[in-house]
Amino acid sequence: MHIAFCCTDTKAEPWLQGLQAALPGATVQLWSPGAALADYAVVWAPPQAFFDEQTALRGVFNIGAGVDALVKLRLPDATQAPVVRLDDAGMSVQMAEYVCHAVIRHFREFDAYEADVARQEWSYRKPRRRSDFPVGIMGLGVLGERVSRALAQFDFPVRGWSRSAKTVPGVQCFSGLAGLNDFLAATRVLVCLLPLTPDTESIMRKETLERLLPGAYIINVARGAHLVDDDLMALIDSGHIAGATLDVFRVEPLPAGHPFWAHSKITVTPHTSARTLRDESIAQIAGKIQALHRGAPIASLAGVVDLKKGY
Ligand code: NDP
Ligand code: OXD
Repeated sequence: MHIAFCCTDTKAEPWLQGLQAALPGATVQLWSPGAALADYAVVWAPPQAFFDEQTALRGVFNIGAGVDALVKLRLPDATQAPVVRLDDAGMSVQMAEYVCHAVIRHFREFDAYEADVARQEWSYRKPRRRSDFPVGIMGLGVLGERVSRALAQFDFPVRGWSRSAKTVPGVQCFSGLAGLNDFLAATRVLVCLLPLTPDTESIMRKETLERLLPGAYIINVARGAHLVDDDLMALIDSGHIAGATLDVFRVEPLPAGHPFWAHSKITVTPHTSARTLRDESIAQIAGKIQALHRGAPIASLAGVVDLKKGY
């Protein structure tokens, strides 16, 4: 079995060693133009040339949850070579930590306390009511569902929005475009955990953000292109939105001088809310390659991407 590794922005050597250790019978190689045909590919944002040359693939494994960079490419026929995304692999607990931290920091006004303490000022703020801070999660998939459960543990009212109808214990669920307005109308903290597709691009724009409860707070941990930057800034200026925690941006790294960097009401982190964990990811991918190689049906694998839906 031959495996080609082609991942931009990724240190290849530890992945190559890890994949080789997990699949001792295989030949695992870093792809370069003109390389031999492989049976399986392990990729992150590969160039089109990779798929143009690799015409014998039987599976494409993405070392992330989001496949927005991948589905823009001309891919092999998915019935011969399914595209498989990471299915949690240690990401959902990180995402739950990150989002709970951001929600609690905002709700408990820890930034204001920090400023008081910097002035050596001992002062209390009036406790806020959780019922005034319903958290709405857009995307109730692998990550959104885990985040919704974690927030419910802190007794926040939790609402969720997905494409198909869902039932998640402790979460008020909405679905489809028909459910979007009702979902937004009673949401105070909006968390984006949608995949980036033509349907979800710029979903957080003036018209949708204005529908949120006054004093809303935005947490974007999905993709930068879900948010219209200028609309967020204008709604913060108008007072309708209290602030935002942003982990993802239209251009990454966030360019020097971008207004988000220094905005007092915006917290920026460098696309780090849920990192790809190498050991967990290698174990998951190696297991799926072995299953496919033994002839397991594609449908039996978790995380197979539906290329029509784009996620
Ligand atoms: P999933 O595919 O498991 O879940 C996606 C969810 O979004 C599903 O509930 C789906 O609905 C819903 N959805 C998709 N399209 C629409 C739509 N048009 N309208 C309403 N709901 C929609 O993805 P994950 O939870 O694993 O990951 C979500 C995203 O998080 C990734 O695509 C990636 O972009 C981002 N991510 C960011 C990371 C970071 O470090 N910042 C790390 C990892 C991921 P349904 O259930 O009906 O299909
Ligand atoms: C992912 C990411 O999609 O890290 O996995 O953003």
